[in-house]
Amino acid sequence: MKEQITTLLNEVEQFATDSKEQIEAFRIKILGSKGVLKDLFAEFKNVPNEQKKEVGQLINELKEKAQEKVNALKEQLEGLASTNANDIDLTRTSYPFELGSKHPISIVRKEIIDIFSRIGFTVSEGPEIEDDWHNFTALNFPPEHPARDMQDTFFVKNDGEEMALRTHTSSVQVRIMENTKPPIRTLSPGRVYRNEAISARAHCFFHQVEGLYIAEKVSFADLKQTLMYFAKEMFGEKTEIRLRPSYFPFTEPSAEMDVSCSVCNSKGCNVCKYTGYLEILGCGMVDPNVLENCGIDSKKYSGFAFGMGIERIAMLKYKVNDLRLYSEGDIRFLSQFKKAF
Ligand code: 2NL
Repeated sequence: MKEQITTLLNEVEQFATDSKEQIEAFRIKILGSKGVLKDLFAEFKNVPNEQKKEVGQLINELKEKAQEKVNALKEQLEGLASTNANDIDLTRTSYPFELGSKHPISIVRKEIIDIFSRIGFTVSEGPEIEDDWHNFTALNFPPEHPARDMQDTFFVKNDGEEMALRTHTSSVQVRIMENTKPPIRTLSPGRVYRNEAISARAHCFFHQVEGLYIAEKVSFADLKQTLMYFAKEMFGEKTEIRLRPSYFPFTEPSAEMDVSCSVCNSKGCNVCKYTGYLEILGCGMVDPNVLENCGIDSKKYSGFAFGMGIERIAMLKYKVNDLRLYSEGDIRFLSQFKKAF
């Protein structure tokens, strides 16, 4: 029996594993309720009395050593597990991370704002649902003007009061003029609405940036120079501008501005429809009636204003041929603007 125990002691001492299952099997084999120790204790009563002390000590030693071994192996295993968790390889290539992209309208709006903010223009925002005064009357629209018609403008009722979805962001500038003493130099970017059937060339909403400059002795020359600076910054140093007389209820005189076609160097192509020029904005000197409507003394102050459609400029810049693409959210269209991030 002594020999048997000594062999077992050796076995316990030699035993090594990093498998949880094998540790457990080992524990059951030696220390379990049907294990080796149980048998040894059972046989103990047959040991002659003079050997009882020695054999008893050996059995106890075996029990202790086996228990120690099991504990030590378990601890080692836990240590291994926790080192694995911290063992992150920082040099490994990460999974490709799909970034979103900026919308072309956002890219162009930011470009326009950046150009004008370099010459002192601030940004103003206002409500998309407007009252008649801020969208039409203050801006010198006569009562029978067609823009006031249901066919051109969306109207909504608010507590019985008829409101319009703004048709231009000039309404924001009316609010600024009502609340600010000149000089005023501000841009109003934003979404505007028109009651139009949706097609490649028309939409019921689009985006505008309008600009307004009011101070003493502001002249048409200031307007022209400011817009020339803008055109060269936006479309390149070689760009030339052309102003054609036009009409808006809120400006007098009014003009439309064209820029030389950079696709064909004004030689004529299908982008500029063989005219050499592209129309990009409307502008003019703020009508004195508008200044007075907003509480600004038209004898002391004068100003210019302009407005442009962001979709149109983005169409020229990115060769977009259908307005609907801007609002359909088609990932094949949107993902083409990734590099601009
Ligand atoms: C266009 C033309 C224009 C303005 C907008 C304006 C604003 C105030 C007073 C006078 Cl508060 N004018 N804005 C002036 C001329 C043209 O927009 O084609 N927009 C897309």
